[in-house]
Amino acid sequence: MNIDRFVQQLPDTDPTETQEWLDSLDQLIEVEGKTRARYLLSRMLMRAREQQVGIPATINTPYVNTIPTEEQAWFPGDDVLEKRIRRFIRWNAAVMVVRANHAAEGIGGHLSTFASSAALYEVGFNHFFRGKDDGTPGDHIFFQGHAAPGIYARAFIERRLSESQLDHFRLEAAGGGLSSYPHPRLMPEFWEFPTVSMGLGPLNSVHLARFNRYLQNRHIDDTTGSRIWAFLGDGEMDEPEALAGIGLAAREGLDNLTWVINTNLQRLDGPVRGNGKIIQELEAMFRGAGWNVIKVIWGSAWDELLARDLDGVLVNQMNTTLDGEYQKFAVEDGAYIREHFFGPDLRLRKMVEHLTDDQLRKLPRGGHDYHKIYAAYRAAVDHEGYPTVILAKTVKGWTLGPDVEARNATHQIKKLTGRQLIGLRDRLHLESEIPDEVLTEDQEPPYFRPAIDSPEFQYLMERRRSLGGSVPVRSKTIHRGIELPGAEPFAEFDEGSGTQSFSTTMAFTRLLRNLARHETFGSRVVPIIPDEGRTFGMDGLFKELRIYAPFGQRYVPVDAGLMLSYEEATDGQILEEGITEAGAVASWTAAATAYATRGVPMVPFYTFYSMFGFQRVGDFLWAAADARARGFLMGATAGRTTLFGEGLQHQDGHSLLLASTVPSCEAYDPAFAYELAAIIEHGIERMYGTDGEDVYYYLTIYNENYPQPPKPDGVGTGIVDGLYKWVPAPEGFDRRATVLFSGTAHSAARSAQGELAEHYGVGVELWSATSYKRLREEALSTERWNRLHPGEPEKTPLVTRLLSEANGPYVAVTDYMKAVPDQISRWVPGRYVSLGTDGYGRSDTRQGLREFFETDTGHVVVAVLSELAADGVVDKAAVKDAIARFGIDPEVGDPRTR
Ligand SMILES: Cc1ncc(C[n+]2csc(CCOP(=O)(O)OP(=O)(O)O)c2C)c(N)n1
Ligand SMILES: [Mg+2]
Repeated sequence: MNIDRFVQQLPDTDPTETQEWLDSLDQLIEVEGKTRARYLLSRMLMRAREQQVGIPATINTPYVNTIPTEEQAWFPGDDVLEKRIRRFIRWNAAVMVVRANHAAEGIGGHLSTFASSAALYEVGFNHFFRGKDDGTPGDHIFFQGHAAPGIYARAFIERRLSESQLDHFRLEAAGGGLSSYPHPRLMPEFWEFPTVSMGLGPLNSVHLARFNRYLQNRHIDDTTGSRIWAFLGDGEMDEPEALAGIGLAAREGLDNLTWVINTNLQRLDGPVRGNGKIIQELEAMFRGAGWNVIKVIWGSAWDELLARDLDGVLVNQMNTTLDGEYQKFAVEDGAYIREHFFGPDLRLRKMVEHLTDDQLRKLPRGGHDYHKIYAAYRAAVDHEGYPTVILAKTVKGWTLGPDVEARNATHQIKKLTGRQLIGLRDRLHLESEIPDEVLTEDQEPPYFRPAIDSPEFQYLMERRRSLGGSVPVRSKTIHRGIELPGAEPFAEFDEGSGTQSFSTTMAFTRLLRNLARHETFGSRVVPIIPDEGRTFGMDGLFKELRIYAPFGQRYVPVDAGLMLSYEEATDGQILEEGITEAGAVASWTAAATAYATRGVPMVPFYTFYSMFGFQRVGDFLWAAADARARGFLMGATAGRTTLFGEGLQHQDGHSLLLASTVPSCEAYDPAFAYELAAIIEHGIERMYGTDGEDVYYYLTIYNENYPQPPKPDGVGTGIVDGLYKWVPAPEGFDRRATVLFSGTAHSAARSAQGELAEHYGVGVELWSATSYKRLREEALSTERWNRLHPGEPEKTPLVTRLLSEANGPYVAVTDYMKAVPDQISRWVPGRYVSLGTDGYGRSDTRQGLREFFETDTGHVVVAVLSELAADGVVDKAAVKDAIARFGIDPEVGDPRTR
């Protein structure tokens, strides 16, 4: 709140007294100066707070370290050894990138991100990050993607990675290489959290911290021993997702979460806030949200100067210097710093008279100061009630020499010349480890690994042992196994619903309830909804499963007396996320990877508006696939015409296409409740059975009500394989065709079958195509096998085998784009055409929309006849007749462009 406007609205009950206070302030400023005035006002604010006088919070503190020197925690490590270890790691990280770019020109890699954050990581490795060797899941650490070389370099020193692996940084295709960034998909025993797509790591870390609390509060897993650390970039904070979760983290009191923002003031192209101060800006945002904020701006060498800053000129200079200027000071020599930072004010200049230019140049940033970082981490870990963010000021490319440090191009530099390498070697004081004779232009710069019996190695390993072993390690050790639910919860759907009409969404809600009620399996089910429960008819679950609220429900809900009240509880099972698809999918990812991060398999069902799934949070879903997520994504209100009335921004006709781009996503478009049940039953078995596979499931569910048919006999594995014969053609017709339907398009297919038999003497067989993606992928592998095995008996793709049992031509109809069924075109044994909903959605009735998109009965009939005519089986007149019979205007524009 703007304080001026706040004050203006209050009555001044004693103007004379007010004036006296104001006069004394004026006098104070005049006589003792602004610094003293600031001090006294701060003390007054403190006292006001102590006396419970509520006043709007101040959102910024001066540009100095939050923790005063005298309150700094004692550093328990061995300074000398830790510094040496850090130098070895710095060296290897740089050499690894340089060698990679010699081996393969342009292969990339980054030097300067880790160079700026080495101390931030090393304090963590030596003193804080807990490993898993003691049988616990340890800490969960999100490493900044571009710092990966430094993390590999440490693992190399720990002897977890070999020299050959380092030499295969970014050369992964032949196996045994190291991935560019943290990718569990590529290094499943090493990396846990994909972070390199900026902004995803921050939000995922918040929701993981929250999910750990959820597991705790629901008595499923003791998560108190695990801290979530997220190392993030200052540039990264501009991503909208990055700060999206900070309110939640504070609101839910996630003091198990620590963010370390490497504020090196730079991003890729240039300064993050050249004309401002990113640390101050972030401080305000985090304090406003309710976080504990610790600024680590200045290294210890500044302590003495700040202690002498009695009249506040130094702090004032710190406060008013822009980031762009700080970046310049980082590249300039001591004389320039003396002139431009300390120079303008005589009192300042005098303050540093005793320091040489070289000493001035070396006055370090806080983020490179071991002791300051340790104190900040200690304070963060000890802080109760709220999450902590550490804003650690660093220099991008630190120690890499004047051509790299703080240069605008630093992010992209991946090579060092011989001279630069010698400079780095000298800077790191590694003359005896890396002598001149091995640093010649005709050989690769060597790695350095201290011997097993060296004090450095012994120290480093002892530190890790005492903290529970090396990190990062991704583990698949199951600590609390899961019992599968058996066939029971699914069985009722095979019966069909008789004459009663209901939708696949209603069927899903029922199934979800069955699963959640299951005696042993039930507690592992995690229903997740982003404020759409009522839309999907899931509000019935609110009371039964209750909504997770870490501090319980502290009010009487307005609907308390009703059957379906909005019930919240500390051990509530539903994650009701509010309107944040990104947050919801981050929760889903946390749950879907709990089998690995916690060793506790959880079965999340995230139900969302299908339109706001893959297209809205596609990158999160891609990262989840990288993280080897296992779980269910339920795309509700699916279809371009089934969700009628809602129009262009709601009607989803393409999520299945987007889902088809994720290799480990199984995408299904079931038409009937028994299909839905069969797919979920199979999915649970596949993901959570003995050899759990790292796939996840995407299923569309619709809101159109119709009698759910019983499961036909002899379907076999067809539902999960992606295609099966649903009903044979009516008897007695020579002219035959086959219609493939998915989802709600079954209704057009079924009525077209009747029309074609009755009016055109065509017997149509109906097949349900539950997953074109699956059919396509099977066909692609078969095709590939045939290509690579010439001379061996050819294999036939499943889809071809299946459809050869039917009679062509084939017409596919879907409530999704034509490109979805087109995925199998190449393998259909006959003429094939697809009807789908290409174009923008719009508001109308279902029937109106299906006419518009040309997926209704009439268009299926016309398509079948047209294909039969092309085959010469029926006359063209029949097609014309059908066009007229169904009142189709052949001249109306294509819905794709209307
Ligand atoms: C979503 C996304 N957009 C763009 C990039 C490309 N990119 C990689 S690093 C980087 C700059 C990172 O700056 P910062 O977050 O400040 O990290 P630093 O390396 O400075 O520590 C950019 C733009 C990316 N990885 N992800
Ligand atoms: Mg940066």
